[in-house]
Amino acid sequence: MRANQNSKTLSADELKFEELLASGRKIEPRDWMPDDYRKTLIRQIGQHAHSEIIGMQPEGNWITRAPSLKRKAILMSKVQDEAGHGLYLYSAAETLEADRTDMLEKLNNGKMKYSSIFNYPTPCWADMGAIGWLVDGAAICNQVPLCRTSYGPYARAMVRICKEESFHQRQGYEIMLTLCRGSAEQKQMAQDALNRWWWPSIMMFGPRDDKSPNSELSLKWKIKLFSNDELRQKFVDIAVPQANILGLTVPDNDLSWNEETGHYTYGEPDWEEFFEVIQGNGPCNKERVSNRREAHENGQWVRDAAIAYAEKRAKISRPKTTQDPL
Ligand code: FAQ
Repeated sequence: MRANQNSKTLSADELKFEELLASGRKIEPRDWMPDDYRKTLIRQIGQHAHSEIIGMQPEGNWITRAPSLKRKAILMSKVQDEAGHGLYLYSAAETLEADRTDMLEKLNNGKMKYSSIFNYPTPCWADMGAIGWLVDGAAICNQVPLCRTSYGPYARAMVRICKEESFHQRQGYEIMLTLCRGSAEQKQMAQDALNRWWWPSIMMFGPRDDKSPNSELSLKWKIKLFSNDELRQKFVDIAVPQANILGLTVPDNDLSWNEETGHYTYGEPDWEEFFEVIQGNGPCNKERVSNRREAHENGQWVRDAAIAYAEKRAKISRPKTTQDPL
């Protein structure tokens, strides 16, 4: 036993955990960890996994209507990548003894959250550009630091995810660039999409730091390395010059460059809307969850077949004994 900074007496397990954190080495599934550290990770990784698979829907909506075969192939492969990200993340959550079936049930019955951003509609092709540019752009700002998060399996999953997200961001920006270099009508489509996606992307980073109940512990445990507001500022600083290159106007009257801080000052998002969306009352929440439930029910035969196959394989590979004629 030894006392920590707050002079709380630590057990040998707690001491080892704190030493691992302080040294910058990863916490691995074999290591002892506080219950709340495990719970926080399952909550965050689970929500993140759910966001990836629900996030397939707004873009999946455009696969059949992409303007060319090439655009269709690119979009299809992006949406498949999101499914893959979901799989890595569910696997990372399983290393914490979370049960995948249970997590999916909680997604389907609204007991677990997914990102607010995927509850907005995609009425126009330009939305595919805005999602790639802004939503994947915001995801990269949030997720690159997660490659160094304290829990090993989550950090390693994030390395691969971030490589793919950065390709996604570029494909979105390239769609916006093509529209902005096209006809006046196409440029207007791009502007409308920016108007629709700017504020939801700003809100993606979560509530303001003074309204973020989970941040204190997550920062202490190095699950989060930066606060919600720090990451939001980073995103604004990157995205505004990109909008300028496109010749588009960011829909924020309070936006200005602050010479002193070296950052953009930006306006306050509609936090009431944000909390409505995360409570299930956004424009598309019901549709997203109902599609998800339907897909899960339609996939029952795949799960049944996989179980039947696993049982058959187990029987065949069981070693022969005198009691077992197989
Ligand atoms: N949406 O105390 P905090 C992507 C909840 S993946 C919904 O600040 P925390 C890729 C939060 O859960 C996008 N709920 O929480 C892609 C908490 O509720 P709880 C997903 C939100 O965890 C691109 C409450 O508010 N990315 O985009 C949101 O410390 C294109 C209080 O908040 C991740 O999940 C929100 N936006 O910080 C896919 C990244 N924000 O659980 C397809 C990993 C907050 O206590 C197409 N996650 N809430 O009931 C994180 O970094 C963190 O979890 C934050 C929230 C920063 C999202």
